[in-house]
Amino acid sequence: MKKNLEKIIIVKAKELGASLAGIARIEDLKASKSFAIYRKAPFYEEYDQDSENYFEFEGFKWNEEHKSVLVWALVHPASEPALDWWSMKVPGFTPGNRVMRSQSKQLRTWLGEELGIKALSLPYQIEFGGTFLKDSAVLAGLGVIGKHNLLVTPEYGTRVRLRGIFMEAELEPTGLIDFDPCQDCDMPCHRACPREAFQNGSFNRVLCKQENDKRDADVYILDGSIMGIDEPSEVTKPCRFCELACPVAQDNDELK
Ligand code: B12
Ligand code: SF4
Ligand code: SF4
Repeated sequence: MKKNLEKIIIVKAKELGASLAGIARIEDLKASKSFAIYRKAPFYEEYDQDSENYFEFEGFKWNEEHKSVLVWALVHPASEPALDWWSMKVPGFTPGNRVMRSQSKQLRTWLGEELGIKALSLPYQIEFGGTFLKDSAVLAGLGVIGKHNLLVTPEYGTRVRLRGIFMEAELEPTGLIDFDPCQDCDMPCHRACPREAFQNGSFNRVLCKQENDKRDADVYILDGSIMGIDEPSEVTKPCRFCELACPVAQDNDELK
């Protein structure tokens, strides 16, 4: 196997447009917090809590040959809110996901053709065989989990979206990092929440979901040019208040 493979892969991910990229071990990911919690309280009904496999949904099972996960971030500046908006007519459902899906395909092909590494582009949704991208990102050293329950990175704060690829190669992890942005912060992220989802001090998924379900019902008809497609479509706008309130890296011009 080539030397500095991890570095070569990360450089390629950035060449293809990733704002940040890193690598984690799947063994470590299986031991991460989300797995333990999800097993007890899955978000999606399709999850099989009794399965012996760590992760098995109807028709989806983790392949034991996958040893490492490549995880990368795409910056979502406040000035480009449409990156996060959902439309059934947009491939990948949001303009941001559309870009990341394309990056994923290019990376997977390159891994196979140039490095001989078999890889799997992960879907966004856990129930379709995806994985916990925030945990992957922490283990790969992209950032840490903030008090708003989201990834915070030194370079872009929390204004990033994530994507991952499983690889059939034992690679060296690129994390963890020593970074503690929440320590002296007075938590504007908690105060910004319209549902008071942090009223007990930590993230309450039910309250957050209530807000996002309401937003799912508030449909806007928007011109195709806004969503990067040829025709108007029905669009919904998920909540970002806690994310946008986080002051980390706000002086980075790429975020404005
Ligand atoms: C289902 C889902 C939702 C659901 C349920 C959320 C939930 N957290 O349970 C709903 C619809 C409510 C939701 C809301 C939002 N989501 Co969401 N969501 C997802 C999805 C598809 C799966 C997340 C999941 O089920 N996690 C399982 C549960 C158990 O874990 P968790 O609560 O998320 O958090 C765990 C970690 O933080 C971990 N953890 C904590 N400390 C530590 C320390 C270490 C060392 C490690 C390893 C782990 C770890 O333990 C926590 C459990 O306590 C992911 C995409 C993906 N495939 O990962 C996106 C994702 C997490 N969402 C994202 C975003 C941006 C949002 C929203 C801002 C809405 C929006 N504009 O898109 C809000 C934010 C809510 C919040 N404050 O957390 C981004 C996060 C990006 C980032 N910077 O972190 C993701 C990664 C999608 C993406 N496009 O990149 N989401
Ligand atoms: S606003 Fe402050 S407490 Fe909240 S995630 Fe950002 S740094 Fe942490
Ligand atoms: S996404 Fe909105 S509703 Fe959910 S926790 Fe953040 S601010 Fe609250």
